[in-house]
Amino acid sequence: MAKAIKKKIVSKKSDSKLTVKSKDNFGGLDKNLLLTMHQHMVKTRVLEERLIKIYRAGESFFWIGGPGEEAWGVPVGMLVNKGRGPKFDYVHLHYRCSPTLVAMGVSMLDSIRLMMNRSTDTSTGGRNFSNHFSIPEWNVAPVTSPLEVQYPMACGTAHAQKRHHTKNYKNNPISVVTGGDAGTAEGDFASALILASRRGQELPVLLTVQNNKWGISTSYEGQHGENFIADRARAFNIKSQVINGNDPVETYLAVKENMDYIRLTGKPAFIEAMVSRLYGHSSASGANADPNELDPLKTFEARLLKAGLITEKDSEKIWAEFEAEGVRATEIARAEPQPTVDSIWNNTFVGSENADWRNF
Ligand SMILES: Cc1ncc(C[n+]2csc(CCOP(=O)(O)OP(=O)(O)O)c2C)c(N)n1
Repeated sequence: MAKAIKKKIVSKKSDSKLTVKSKDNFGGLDKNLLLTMHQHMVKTRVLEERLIKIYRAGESFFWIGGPGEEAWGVPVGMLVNKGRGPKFDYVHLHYRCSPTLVAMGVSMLDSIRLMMNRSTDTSTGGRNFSNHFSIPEWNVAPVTSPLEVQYPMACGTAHAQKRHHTKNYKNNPISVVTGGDAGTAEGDFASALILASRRGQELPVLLTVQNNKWGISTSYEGQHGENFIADRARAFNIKSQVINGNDPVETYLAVKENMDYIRLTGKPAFIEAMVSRLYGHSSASGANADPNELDPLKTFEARLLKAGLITEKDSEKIWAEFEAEGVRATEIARAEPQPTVDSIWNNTFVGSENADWRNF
């Protein structure tokens, strides 16, 4: 497999800009960190491709997810300070969040249970879409289907966290929020820019947008007067930048630098990450592989191979092991029941017997 990947990367013009610089020092990042990053990326991809297979086999109603956003989401998940309550980071994700959550420790089985609507799904009891996670013990707020509501919510948790901030302390907690480019047309996005940036009341929040240049079937061009979405944050004096979210090294360095800044200053920062969308919008648009999109995982893997940090044999083993894990997890979930009527009010604000959200 790796041989084929290498061949494709070398022969594809559009990939060459990003890949395989000779003497690639990977931004000075440690080898173990790079290999961990690669493994999380492979695990996410194998998981997402399994979810698509589950959908195609008629074993699930709907798929939406994050293939193409691994180089962005994995570094984010690795850098989050994970825990429960305002002394830890809060994470407000959208439905392409699998890379971040895999890096934070979500298992394939967790994800497949959610996708197959099993009662064992710890996020929603089997009652929501794929990748609509909710993990109170890690401050992962419920992923919502309505676009953009996560942005003002992130300002809310950042507001609570600010009370726990120590002046000039480099490990203060922050809130992190992700979302797509088209969703920024919603008023909630504009509200978040205001809430985060009021002079003297700035909030410790990392606002991010993953720009894949599509809102379902509407292309980015023609929908935006601004040159970059990041320019809108600049208008509010928010530290802001555009990065190549298809490069995990660039992403890791930028996210770390911005998180460090927010923890220390208590002020917001904004990142617009340019990313790929490898399987279209969702199962609603067919979930077919899009050959015109750059594959950030194959690109990164080619760099690691070229630099001698992994061998083709290592790579094949990693892919095969995750593939086997995905098959096992599917078999486990397949044997489990779907929710019954009596659990209809669980995990809701009304009438919940085990209202875990109260401590959220
Ligand atoms: C408030 C709201 N309006 C419309 C929709 C329907 N919808 C779901 S996904 C989507 C496209 C979102 O595109 P973008 O924000 O760029 O994120 P992407 O899916 O490309 O990652 C739309 C319009 C919705 N879920 N919520």
